[in-house]
Amino acid sequence: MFVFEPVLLAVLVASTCVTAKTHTWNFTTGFVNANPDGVYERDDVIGLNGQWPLPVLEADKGDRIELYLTNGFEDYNTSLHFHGLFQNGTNSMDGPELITQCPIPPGETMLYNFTVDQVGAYWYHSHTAGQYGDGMRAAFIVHDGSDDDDFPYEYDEEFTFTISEWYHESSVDLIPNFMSRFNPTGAEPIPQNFLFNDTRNFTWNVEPSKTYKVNLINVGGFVSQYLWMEDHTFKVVQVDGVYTQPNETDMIYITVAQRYTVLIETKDDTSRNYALMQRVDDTMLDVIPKDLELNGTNYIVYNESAGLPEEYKVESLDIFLDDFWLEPLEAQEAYPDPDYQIVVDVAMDNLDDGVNYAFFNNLTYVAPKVPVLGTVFSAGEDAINPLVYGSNTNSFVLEKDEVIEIVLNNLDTGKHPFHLHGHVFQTVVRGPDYGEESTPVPYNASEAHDIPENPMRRDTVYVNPQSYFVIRFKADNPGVWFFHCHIEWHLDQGLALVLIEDPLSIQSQQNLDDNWKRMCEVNNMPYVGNAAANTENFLDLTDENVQVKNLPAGFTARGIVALVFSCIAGILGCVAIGLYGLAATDDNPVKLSQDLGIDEEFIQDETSSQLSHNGSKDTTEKTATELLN
Ligand SMILES: *[C@@H]1O[C@H](CO)[C@@H](O)[C@H](O)[C@H]1NC(C)=O
Ligand SMILES: *[C@@H]1O[C@H](CO)[C@@H](O)[C@H](O)[C@H]1NC(C)=O
Ligand SMILES: *[C@@H]1O[C@H](CO)[C@@H](O)[C@H](O)[C@H]1NC(C)=O
Ligand SMILES: *[C@@H]1O[C@H](CO)[C@@H](O)[C@H](O)[C@H]1NC(C)=O
Ligand SMILES: *[C@@H]1O[C@H](CO)[C@@H](O)[C@H](O)[C@H]1NC(C)=O
Ligand SMILES: *[C@@H]1O[C@H](CO)[C@@H](O)[C@H](O)[C@H]1NC(C)=O
Ligand SMILES: *[C@@H]1O[C@H](CO)[C@@H](O)[C@H](O)[C@H]1NC(C)=O
Ligand SMILES: *[C@@H]1O[C@H](CO)[C@@H](O)[C@H](O)[C@H]1NC(C)=O
Ligand SMILES: *[C@@H]1O[C@H](CO)[C@@H](O)[C@H](O)[C@H]1NC(C)=O
Ligand SMILES: *[C@@H]1O[C@H](CO)[C@@H](O)[C@H](O)[C@H]1NC(C)=O
Ligand SMILES: *[C@@H]1O[C@H](CO)[C@@H](O)[C@H](O)[C@H]1NC(C)=O
Ligand SMILES: [Cu+2]
Repeated sequence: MFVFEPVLLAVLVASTCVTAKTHTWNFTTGFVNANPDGVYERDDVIGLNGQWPLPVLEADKGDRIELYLTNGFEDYNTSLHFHGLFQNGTNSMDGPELITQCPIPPGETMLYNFTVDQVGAYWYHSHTAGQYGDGMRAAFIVHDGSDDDDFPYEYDEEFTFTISEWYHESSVDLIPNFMSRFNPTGAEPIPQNFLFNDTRNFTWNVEPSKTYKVNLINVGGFVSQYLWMEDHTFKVVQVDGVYTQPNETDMIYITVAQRYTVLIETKDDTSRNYALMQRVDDTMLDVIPKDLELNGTNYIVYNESAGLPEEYKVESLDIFLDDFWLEPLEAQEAYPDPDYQIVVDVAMDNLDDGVNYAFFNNLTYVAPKVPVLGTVFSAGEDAINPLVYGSNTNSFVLEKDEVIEIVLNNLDTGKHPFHLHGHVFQTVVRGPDYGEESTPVPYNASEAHDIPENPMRRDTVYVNPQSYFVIRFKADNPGVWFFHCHIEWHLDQGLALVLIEDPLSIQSQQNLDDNWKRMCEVNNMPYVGNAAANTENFLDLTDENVQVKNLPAGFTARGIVALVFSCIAGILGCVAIGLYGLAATDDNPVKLSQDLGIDEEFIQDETSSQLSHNGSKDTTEKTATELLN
């Protein structure tokens, strides 16, 4: 139960009772046929109530959501996350399995019951395996009020458009092929297409002389995209639910999970139509198949008889609006002195099973045996001891109202969009792109950094290759919050950490209801105990889940590649090579590498560039391991 001050309670009653509604949505997951790119029909796209695309959910600030999600799959678990919503007081409704809940097993129904106290463009998606890449995602729009009259800018009509990549294969097949010793460099599967509002060649019918409010949401699980228009501009007014001072730009760069709300003014002349372009950030793709269309042309149509425009090309993609230039409308100074700093180094490497994993400070996230929130509720006073959450979950305990700074050093040559559940954070510093050539440059606090006076606040921010970012937020939302790369492949590789924020307040102000507990019970999964499900001694982690052993020193990804491909070369006897647990099974590595769109030559190159990371570390860092000691 929440303990409100009487005055605050009165204000809440006054401001929400007038219009607050309850939205009851009953959804059952299931596979449907769909052909969004017009090239290939899949019969395993994930729909709700037999429909795909999924409905755009809409609510007003203050409304209650009661969403019943029934798992209609025969063999798969599921879950639902409401991306960007703070779930203040309702942490158990946040969605990520084994963080705040047990997965919903087949045939079961979970009630997601919470109120929304934010406005803006959000989205909802499965937080189980790669299900949202199979279509289990859509927009969730929260308005200011039924007439949206608190929206600080004038507009005539609102539209919501999603963008994403699209695969022809299901995540059920893609994930095991990706997380395989036959893919030792961790080359991500290459999408077959890029969608705009779940289709290609999308047509947006507009009227002249109007101002449209458009919510742009990247609901993909991998690549960022550039958006630009022929002879029209985007005026950015809201990002990840935070109103901004308007900033006009010709191009937007939007990573997966980010949202930009823009105002687009249409022309007064209806004699012709214009192109609305999208282009994938191809630096994020390991290989670019010749037939992959990196550009997509969509149409702003004023006049249906006027014919469709050609692709509209730009000279440079470097003209996009940098989100560090934006300023929230409601100014908030950069928090000056963080109370607690978390420094994490991001790296990708192989473990003893030959699979490529992702690490924060040498630890790849491995789910605990008990959902972290279940441990919070059962650990009593031990809930403030990070040890109870396990040694392989990258868990950090935050104290009430502390200012937290996360310094993230990216030792990898890729860009990564990181998302924090339960908060928006101030984007304080982002280092430049150090490309592939140099060694990684970690954040150095003693150097001069241009800290914005009123830094942008958002819930997803990207880090540049071999570079760093610094973000800050106040621990004012008791709950267990996942912080992870929103590239689904990298989450599968373990690029995640867990923030346990003010656990004693979670215990005193929130609760786990019977429906929540049932999801664990029917799974035969404990929801009390420490990460090892020990209920007697919370400091005893015997039999906790841990990562695969490290590769023996000197054994490199290149060695694995050489081994795998020497097997392909036809040495039949290689089946007998039990070296480092890499014996071939009946999998066919040639087929796997083809499925993943990689070839041997490429892997060799990629491997040598990965091996050039020397993993330089700052010895003053507070590592997860030190914290546990
Ligand atoms: C939604 O599901 C709940 C629980 O299964 C049920 O009580 C309710 O009647 C359903 N509502 C609608 C509109 O189908
Ligand atoms: C989109 O347009 C391209 C080029 O005009 C065409 O080849 C393709 O079939 C179209 N796709 C769909 C889904 O309409
Ligand atoms: C965009 O996609 C959503 C979800 O399918 C749909 O509800 C909406 O009508 C589409 N917008 C337009 C303008 O077609
Ligand atoms: C569903 O989740 C339970 C509990 O984590 C797990 O034991 C089971 O293997 C999962 N089922 C599938 C099909 O992944
Ligand atoms: C949803 O939560 C509210 C507040 O706790 C409660 O009053 C309501 O009964 C819940 N709804 C359902 C269907 O359980
Ligand atoms: C629409 O385009 C057609 C063909 O170019 C043109 O003849 C017509 O005048 C246009 N209509 C309007 C309302 O601009
Ligand atoms: C894709 O768009 C870029 C930027 O406008 C342009 O330089 C490039 O030529 C386009 N590629 C194709 C194949 O159309
Ligand atoms: C708008 O963007 C420009 C760069 O195009 C930047 O210099 C400026 O600070 C931004 N202004 C605001 C108010 O966000
Ligand atoms: C990661 O492991 C390397 C090599 O064992 C070690 O040098 C480094 O200090 C570790 N980094 C952290 C942050 O623990
Ligand atoms: C960090 O920056 C300071 C000031 O420029 C410099 O003296 C120091 O050597 C730097 N530290 C590292 C590890 O590069
Ligand atoms: C959560 O609610 C508390 C109490 O109303 C408030 O102080 C805090 O700012 C809220 N946190 C977020 C992230 O909204
Ligand atoms: Cu990533």
